[in-house]
Amino acid sequence: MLRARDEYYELTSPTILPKASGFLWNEKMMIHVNCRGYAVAQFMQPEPAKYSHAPNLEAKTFMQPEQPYYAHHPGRFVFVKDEETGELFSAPYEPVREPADSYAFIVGKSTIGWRVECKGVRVEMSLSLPKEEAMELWRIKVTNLSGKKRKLSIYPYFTVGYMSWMNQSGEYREDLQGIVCTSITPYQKYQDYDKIKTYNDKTYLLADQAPAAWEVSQEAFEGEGGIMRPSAVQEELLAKGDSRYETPLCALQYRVELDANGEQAYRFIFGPAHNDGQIADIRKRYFGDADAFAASEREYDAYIREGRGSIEIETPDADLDNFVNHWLPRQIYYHGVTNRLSTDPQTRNFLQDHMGMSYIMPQVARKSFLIALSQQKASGAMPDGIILHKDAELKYINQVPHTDHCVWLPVCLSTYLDETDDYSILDEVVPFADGEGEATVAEHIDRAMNWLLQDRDERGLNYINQGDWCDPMNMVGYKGKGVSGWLTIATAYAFNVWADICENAGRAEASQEYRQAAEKTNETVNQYFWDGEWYARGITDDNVTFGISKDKEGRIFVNPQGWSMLSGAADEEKREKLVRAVEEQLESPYGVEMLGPPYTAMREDVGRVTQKHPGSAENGAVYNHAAAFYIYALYTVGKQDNAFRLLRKMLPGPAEEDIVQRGQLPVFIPNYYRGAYRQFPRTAGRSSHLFNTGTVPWVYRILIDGLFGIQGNRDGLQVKPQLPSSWNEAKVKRTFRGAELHVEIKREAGVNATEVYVDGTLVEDGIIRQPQAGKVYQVLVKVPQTA
Ligand code: CEZ
Repeated sequence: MLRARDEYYELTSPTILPKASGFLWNEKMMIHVNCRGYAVAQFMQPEPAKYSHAPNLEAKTFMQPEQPYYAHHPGRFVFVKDEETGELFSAPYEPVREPADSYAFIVGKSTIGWRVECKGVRVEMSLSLPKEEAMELWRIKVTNLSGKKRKLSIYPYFTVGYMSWMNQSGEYREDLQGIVCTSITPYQKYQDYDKIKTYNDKTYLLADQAPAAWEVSQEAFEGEGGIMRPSAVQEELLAKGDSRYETPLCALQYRVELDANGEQAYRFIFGPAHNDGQIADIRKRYFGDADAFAASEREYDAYIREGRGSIEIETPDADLDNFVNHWLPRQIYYHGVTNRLSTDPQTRNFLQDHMGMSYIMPQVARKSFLIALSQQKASGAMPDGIILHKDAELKYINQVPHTDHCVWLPVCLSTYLDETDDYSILDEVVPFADGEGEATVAEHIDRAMNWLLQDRDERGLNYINQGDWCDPMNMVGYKGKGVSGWLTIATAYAFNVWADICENAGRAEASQEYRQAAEKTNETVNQYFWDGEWYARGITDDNVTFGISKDKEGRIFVNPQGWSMLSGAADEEKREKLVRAVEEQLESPYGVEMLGPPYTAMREDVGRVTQKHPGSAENGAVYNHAAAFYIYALYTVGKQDNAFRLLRKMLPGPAEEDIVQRGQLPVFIPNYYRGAYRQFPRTAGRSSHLFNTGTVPWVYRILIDGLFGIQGNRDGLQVKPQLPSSWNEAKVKRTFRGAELHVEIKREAGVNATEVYVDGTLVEDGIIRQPQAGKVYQVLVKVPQTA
């Protein structure tokens, strides 16, 4: 069913995991493709836009989880008709749904494709992107396997869909050897005209070979046969029709006679454009020169490869190795270069995405932290979103005030510092957003910490306003009184992290102040939020504590538990209790759920999180971002077996039934798997298929700071692995500050505490001091055997 081939995953059925998917992106666009040929593509102009639309008016929103597919969902297909028998099938599977003799959906890092054999014909399709332009580069190859001559009609089909209620049309253009569809993005205010007149409102399909015929009207193509057996395809030739304020389509027809084993290959370019001149230019650049198309594919592959991570692992778990070596850094890189296709990413997302970039392209992370800080107010408050384009504005959730953004500054910066030791960033001078002067990064973060200190009630608890990390927890504190347990705990953690950074930077006094603030905060946390077996989630505007044992729903939330281990609020005894409570109440076969039991009805003093479907998203899904915080926290207190067990559940597999239940290929970590395992086991585990998630940088930290224990500090690299007890050895190739370290970890009899040898010599405290850029080190780590 599923084969891992080094840098590829191959799925051999279009029906077992019907939503299995992969995604590609470049500097301008993103495309999410599923195994049956459906696709969602978006490009930036500068806001995300489409060139291949749904069949009806689509809502404009950010990328959402669990989006349905349906017969007229945008897709890329190839219909194949035997001209002698009239037999029809389509590749990769939709829309005809003819069972194939053999099928492979092949997801790679820089290509996504299929190899499908049906009725004696093999169709190979593959998609790549150029590095910089918004367009799809397609190769389609048809091979005759039937051992005799065949007469075939091949119909590439690219959905254009409902472009606009104001104006949409399309026609075949001999001069361009392709189809050009034209539209006007709908608007009403004349002030918007200046913006929309620059949009890329055309969708084109360019072909490297002249077709025999074409159809540009969706309705004419389908006729009475419908999309599964289009009437136009039953005719000898497509009607060469156009579209005049009719839903456009890009369908071409090629007629070929193939000898036994004969084959025919085609190339296509599909994408958005502003005008015909641009399309003609694209044709010239990509098809004019014999190698240009392939060169562009190679360039894209090289671009994706630039996003390598800083570890390569070899462990007893081959599937984990595959994910960590190939797919995890890729997903982090995707976040870091696209900012989730948003011109105003949520501040916490932006900071965490660039925390991830610290491992991949630290210079990009550095620049991003400075951008974020330049949008901070002189009061220390961080905005809800970071504006990345001069025309961008705060949209959607960023119009709802959240109180947690400052917390992420020291937390995310600490990873950058661990990785690079670039403490000079603290001395960079950055302006404040409200024109009130400028200050060093260190001072900016001091002000952020002070903002958190003052945005508190008389008890010393942090206000939640209309949300903290949890976006939809919007009604706990909108009246101005409600407080967040998690945020108060997270604030204590942020103070400690910042105290460490200050100490490392030689600011002893400041460091001590923040440490005291953390300690005091932790005491307050224990006074107001400890419920006996775990920590509460918050206290509402009406002074009702929630997330506690007497709640029937939303009795326990994972975030306060994990972060209380990070902040130090929980002592040994409390840790034992809360870890047990999480295990008993929140752990499922698919990971740790975010809260439980899930809410089944609106709680007006908590908010819309309680209105989400039980077990979906923040209402008790295995919300991987929250799970990652918890796992990270477990490593910081030495609970490595518990941590590893939960970490492993973030990936589908290896058991086949687990992969089927999740419905997803292990090529990304989704933002959630359905929870409510105790209430709705049938749907529990199901992937959201949303690959935008703050989870991935935390998983990298889990691996580097926790599992393999190869974290940077001011002295160099601290080696302190925490292998699960079921592993006897592991190898990691770690790139660090320009050096390359080959680390071999082994359990050995007679070893009582971790011993670290660098090129044969035992090193003190397990710290490899100042490894030199350009050098290669052999590191042997001996760890005690398990009992
Ligand atoms: O968004 C994420 C946010 O991007 O939800 C997280 C939050 O920490 C991230 O910053 C937890 O709330 O508004 C909603 O109800 C949604 O839940 C979205 O905001 C959610 C999306 O699913 C996107 O990933």
